[in-house]
Amino acid sequence: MTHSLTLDAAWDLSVRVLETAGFSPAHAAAISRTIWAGQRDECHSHGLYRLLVCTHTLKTGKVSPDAEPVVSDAGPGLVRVDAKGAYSLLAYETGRPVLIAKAKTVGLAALAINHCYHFSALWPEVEAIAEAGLVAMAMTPSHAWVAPHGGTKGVFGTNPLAFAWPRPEGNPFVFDFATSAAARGEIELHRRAGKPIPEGWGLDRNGNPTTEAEAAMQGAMLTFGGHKGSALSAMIELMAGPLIGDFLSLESMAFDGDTGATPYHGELILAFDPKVFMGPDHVVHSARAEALFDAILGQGARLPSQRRYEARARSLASGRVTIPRKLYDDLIALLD
Ligand code: NDP
Ligand code: PYC
Repeated sequence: MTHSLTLDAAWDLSVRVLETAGFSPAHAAAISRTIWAGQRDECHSHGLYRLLVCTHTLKTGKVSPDAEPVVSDAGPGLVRVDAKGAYSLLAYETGRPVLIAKAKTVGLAALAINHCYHFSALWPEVEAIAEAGLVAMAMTPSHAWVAPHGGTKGVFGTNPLAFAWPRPEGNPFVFDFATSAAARGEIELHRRAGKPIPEGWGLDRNGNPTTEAEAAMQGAMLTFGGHKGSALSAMIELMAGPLIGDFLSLESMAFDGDTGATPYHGELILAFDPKVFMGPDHVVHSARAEALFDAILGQGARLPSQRRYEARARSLASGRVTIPRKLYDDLIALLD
């Protein structure tokens, strides 16, 4: 059973759930911008469902509902934002204009977000930077749920990697994926729906392959692409962990102490100005990039984010989104 709601009602529900839980208006709005966009683009594992996770995390006493991010200029190409124990999104929104300005001056700049709780999809972040004409990458650890290739115990987070490339016409080229075979949110949605998970997503507590969502959540998740996903995941641990002076997924998990709260760590976002990198011939080089997209599309393959952009167009045209009825009921119950 499903429940359909207007985009305005989805926004209103998100803000009301977060403010009722105790988040400040600034945090409720920053969190809702990403959750609402996720639902609009039919990214169900990081849409309205995440309100359950945010409100649970607040109840555990872990996340700050109202800390104001503190920005510091760490060099010509580096801006740091200390989230002060709040969710990452207000820190990201606060740091983004500084990141963009630095990248446009230096050519390449980094935004390091520290001490944040992090639940969100990364594509809204890189897409917004690409809309300012820049190439962007973002990455973050999470909790140590994912076994390294050849192992059976969680070491890595589900460690998403997102990339965006601005295009002269239309939406940027964007991809955003967990380096685990599936995001944990996907496994949670399978568990809530009582559905088995595909083979290759997880191992049970004894290290045996499983198609039971709950068993994989208790055991270990698997990386995508075997040793290749494992190596990428390790890179993300290092770049968005020790490099920026923040937690590994193992440390985030230990810090959690079995409360089931959102992971707590840092995030690294990189921005490149193609005009600086490509120099005076940037129009020619941008056209060569377009030839790559044409070659992909020309043989009937699709670009990453095409499904998402199509979902966005559908949602905006109908003015509505649809979520499971049980999720809607669970969210309404949070307004009591
Ligand atoms: P998916 O596997 O659903 O999608 C990964 C990417 O591949 C998307 O850009 C998708 O585009 C693209 N894609 C999918 N199928 C095709 C295809 N056939 N051809 C070309 N491109 C394709 O993502 P995940 O489940 O791995 O991750 C979901 C979300 O979870 C991400 O947004 C991620 O940021 C988030 N996440 C957040 C974490 C955190 O700690 N904050 C941790 C882990 C994940 P499209 O959307 O158009 O299908
Ligand atoms: O879906 O893997 C996930 C995830 C972890 C933290 C936020 N989302």
